[in-house]
Amino acid sequence: MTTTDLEHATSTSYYPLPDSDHRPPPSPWRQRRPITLLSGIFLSMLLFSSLIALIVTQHRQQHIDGDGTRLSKKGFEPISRGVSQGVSEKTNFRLSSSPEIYPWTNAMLSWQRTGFHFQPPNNWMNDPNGPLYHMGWYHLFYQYNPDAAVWGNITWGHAISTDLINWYHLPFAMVPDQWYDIKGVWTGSATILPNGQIVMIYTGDTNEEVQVQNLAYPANLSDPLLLDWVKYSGNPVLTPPPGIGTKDFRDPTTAWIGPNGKWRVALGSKVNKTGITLVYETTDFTSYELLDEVLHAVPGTGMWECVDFYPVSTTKANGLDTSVNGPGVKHVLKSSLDDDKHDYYALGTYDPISNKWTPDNPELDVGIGLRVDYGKYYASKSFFDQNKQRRLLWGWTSETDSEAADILKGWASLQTIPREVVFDKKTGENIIQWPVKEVEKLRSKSTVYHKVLLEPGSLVPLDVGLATQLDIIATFDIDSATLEATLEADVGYNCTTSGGSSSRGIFGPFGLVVLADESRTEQTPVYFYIAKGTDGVATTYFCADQSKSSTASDVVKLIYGSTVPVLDGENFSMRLLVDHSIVESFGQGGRTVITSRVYPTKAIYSATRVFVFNNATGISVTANVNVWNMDSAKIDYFTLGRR
Ligand code: DQQ
Repeated sequence: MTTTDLEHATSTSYYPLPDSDHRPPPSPWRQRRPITLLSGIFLSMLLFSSLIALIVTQHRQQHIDGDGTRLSKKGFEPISRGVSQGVSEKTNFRLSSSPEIYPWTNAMLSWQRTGFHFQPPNNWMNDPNGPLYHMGWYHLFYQYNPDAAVWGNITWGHAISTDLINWYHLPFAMVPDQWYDIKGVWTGSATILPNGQIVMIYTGDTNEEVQVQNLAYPANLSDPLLLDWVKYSGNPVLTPPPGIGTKDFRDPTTAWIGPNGKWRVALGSKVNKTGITLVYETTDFTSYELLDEVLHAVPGTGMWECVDFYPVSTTKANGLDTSVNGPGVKHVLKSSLDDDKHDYYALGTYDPISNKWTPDNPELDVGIGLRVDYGKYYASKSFFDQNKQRRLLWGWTSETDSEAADILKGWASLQTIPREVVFDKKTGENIIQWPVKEVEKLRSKSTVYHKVLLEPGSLVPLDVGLATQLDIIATFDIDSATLEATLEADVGYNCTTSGGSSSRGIFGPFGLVVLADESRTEQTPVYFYIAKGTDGVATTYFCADQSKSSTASDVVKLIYGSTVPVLDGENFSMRLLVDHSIVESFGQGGRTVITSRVYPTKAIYSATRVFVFNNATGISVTANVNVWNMDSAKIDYFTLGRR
């Protein structure tokens, strides 16, 4: 440990009190019994309807205080969620200046629910947990509040799918019912051992609000649904070590095998302002030894949540299982920064002997360089899909509307469409993320536009029918002679601060406008913008502008984006997955990705339009666009009869 922060680490340790002293009395409603599955589901639905009725009644009275959110005629006062328990803020405080509550109608709120993104039937969801493939089923576990559309009482939701797109909801995998996780069954990861055993290590928030790591495993490995999970009787298996705060110790990774044949598990933490990754070794997942050296540390980045650590092949197209290393392999280290709520990653080399990961480019180290996604995206987690030999990535996208609106609509948060992750062999400097192939099964009608000439200042409507669920691929060719002949253009451009899609430069913006109404009082443009310095170097930006996405006042409307590498001979390409209140945008084949959450009030249902545009002043653009209307995914409860 070399940094100043690490040198000044405090030396405290947490010793849990004996199990028996702290076990809460059994609470029958928390105990899930498989035999009561259907009645449980029925009861949940009944409870859900009652909750909605209650919320609506309270809203009519213009006063809600059930979950701490106070509504009045004038505005709302959100309260902090998560921080006092020692996790990142789960309330959207960008709206804390108490704007007027927009008079959302039921039609508007209903429209926001997605057609092909994974969401639970109701209530709050956050991080994806322990994704895995087992006996023909993909399993997704997720942080879930069974009681409300705000963070709290965190339980593991569970859903299964054969194709990552159509899902069945299963009963909760784990509920907070032990002293070591009574305040929340928090984030964790799955490891599949060579003998097929599945090991789940997750963070529990104890009765004393201390973060500990716990072991759970399937009760019956031959059950493809993995319905029942056993919490190890010796939990917790890890408590915060000396020098680590009791609220700075969470989110274990999938384990990998070290050179001595022992398993290694990484965890995020911090020492003062230095974000760090601790690594433990184990042979049996019940007892662990903390390695002397941290895997990596970056001063100034604060607490690292949801660390992800995995290999990518620099030579092959397939994904790699987590323990693979050697020639032709780089390692991705990803951290979710508690301080700014963004997922950052860097490519580097992992030396298993020293247990050190070194970034390829220290200037683009974890937390100060590349982001997994430049929009609303956090707490992502990857897994190796042994079924199709690929590495898949899940990510949580929260709401950018008000908590009050979430309570009204009865749900909050989505998971992005799972993305396949590979190393970008062409640039050698970034990963590529691309929606799983299976999502293309939902494509229905295709509308193709060939060689649409977009003179400076053009806007062309695309007549695609209902434009609320779309998969769009667009490529743009520009007049490269003009680009070469121009000496300087928009040096220092910045997606967020340079005026968005309405600010015109010589070489941008040009791209797509989605979720717009006919007159574009509401619109979400996604676009490229090229800047060029006197050194002759052109830099391309890929941006999404939410500033006019909704006329509602109680919505955060930022402009997101970053640079995207465009190599010699490549045209400009983007793919957008549009699904009601979410737009996932993939620039240059997935080198730069932006997830937007938007809440139009007019550009909804059949009033939604899509356009292609060129707002550059100095260049014409030729666009080729393929738009597919997307069917809805089937997301349903699983009934035991289907087994
Ligand atoms: N969410 C979990 C924590 C994690 C945080 C709690 C990240 O384990 O650090 O819901 O969103």
